[in-house]
Amino acid sequence: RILHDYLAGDEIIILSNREPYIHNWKEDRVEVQVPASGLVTALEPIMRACSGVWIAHGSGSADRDTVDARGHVRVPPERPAYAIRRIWMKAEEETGYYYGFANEGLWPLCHLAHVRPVFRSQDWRHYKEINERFAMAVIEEAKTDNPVVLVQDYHLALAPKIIRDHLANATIITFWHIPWPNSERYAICPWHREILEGLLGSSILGFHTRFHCSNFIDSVDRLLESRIDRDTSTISHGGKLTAVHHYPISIEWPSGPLRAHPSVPDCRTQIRTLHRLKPEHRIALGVERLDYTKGILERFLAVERLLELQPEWIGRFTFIQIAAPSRSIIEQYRRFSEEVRALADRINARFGYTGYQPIVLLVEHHSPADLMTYYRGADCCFVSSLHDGMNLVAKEFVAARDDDQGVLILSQFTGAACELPEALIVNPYHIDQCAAALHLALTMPAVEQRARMRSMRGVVQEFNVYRWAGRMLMDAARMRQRARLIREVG
Ligand code: GDG
Repeated sequence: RILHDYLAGDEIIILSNREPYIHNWKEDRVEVQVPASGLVTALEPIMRACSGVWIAHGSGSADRDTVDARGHVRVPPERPAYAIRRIWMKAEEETGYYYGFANEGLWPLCHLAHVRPVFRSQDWRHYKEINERFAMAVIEEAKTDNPVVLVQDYHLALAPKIIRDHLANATIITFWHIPWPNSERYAICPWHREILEGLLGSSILGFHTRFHCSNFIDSVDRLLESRIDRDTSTISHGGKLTAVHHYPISIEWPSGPLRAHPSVPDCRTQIRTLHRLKPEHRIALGVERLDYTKGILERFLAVERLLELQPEWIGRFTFIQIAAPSRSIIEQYRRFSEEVRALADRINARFGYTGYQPIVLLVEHHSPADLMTYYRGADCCFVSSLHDGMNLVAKEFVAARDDDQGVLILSQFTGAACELPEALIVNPYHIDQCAAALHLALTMPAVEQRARMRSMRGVVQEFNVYRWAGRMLMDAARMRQRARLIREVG
């Protein structure tokens, strides 16, 4: 509706590191993979409707074999509606730009998880070059001088300014999917000024929470010559205006994988059968990429504390941790993975016995349908991030529970905690409090579970991912209308 009413006919270009369709060789044929990503879910319908261009890193083994001379491939494969323009990079460029600057530098800089950011000049050089490559692709692709450009995440902080320098009338909406730290911490980055200037090329800069918006504004205030209007959350720098707003991201509603999924009782049985547990066995669940920001160690320590304090749970309760391997090229991630395995082993050795393991650690990628079965079959989902921009797992669990049962334990340091106060909100550093929350979750009466779950489901249903994208596009459309009026009326 928004597209139709406000942006009809406007040109839309998306920029993200990850592509919405990945082509891979499987023996002698090409297989198309759709990455499990909230971002893709939110933005794909927009691209289907407006047939724009999505610019992304070509990362699949068959990506080069499926594009035309301009690096384009038409998607979705079954009904082509728009083009992906693939950006190529050499292995050393990917190492510097993606693993190095973005994931060893910016990621730990923006998350308070006590991991030291690493900043190398070589990585920064690659980051600048790749951002330039993405931005130049926008300029090549643009058919008009005022496209709507949607820039996604911390991999592309410099692109907005480069695009703005070439397309002064473009409406650039940048969304930063991770937290923004306070200004003192942010100043650790040796290239803090360039990153801020890059982002201020945007017309709209979005974060998940008000708090991250105000950290960003404080950083600009402290580190850059600019004029700030805190009432309207607008920054003026170098004669250009950037509106800094919060747009909490969410998930699809109704949930795609939920369509035609087995019932909750069937899912409960499936999981218990798979893990050789009795029908009445209680299960709590953790789901994430194996990342040090997600509080997996703290969660295991809470399980250990629960079994110490309430030994009646030994043999009757299991914590299942799904941990999808992530960024394992980076040493810090490899070390973290070893720590997680070692802690699970220690706790299992302490409280387990033949036929019983208190912690089941599954370090592997699961299909969206399998995740849905776990969300529906568990008694509790435990999200204990040390710091998280939003956290979609919390919302996916809530969306999966159309039986209105199940308890969500949620870290106070996630963006999601602002929207879901009916969860059991915990401080993941407070292990005793987390253990008590687990006990409370496992003993919560059905009636209380229902009241809490219904309320959370109402929020996730209303503030779904289409609302996230819609609000940003609506703000962009208003800006464009205003600019048109000014041009026409003078
Ligand atoms: C960043 C921000 C923000 C996990 N394991 C598997 C799998 N997943 C899916 C989950 C969920 C997604 O990955 C993880 O999203 P999160 O939001 O929880 O966390 P990040 O990956 O760190 O995302 C975060 C988000 O961006 C969006 O703005 O919320 O704060 O850090 O959808 O279901 N999916 C599949 N197999 C797995 O094994 N298929």
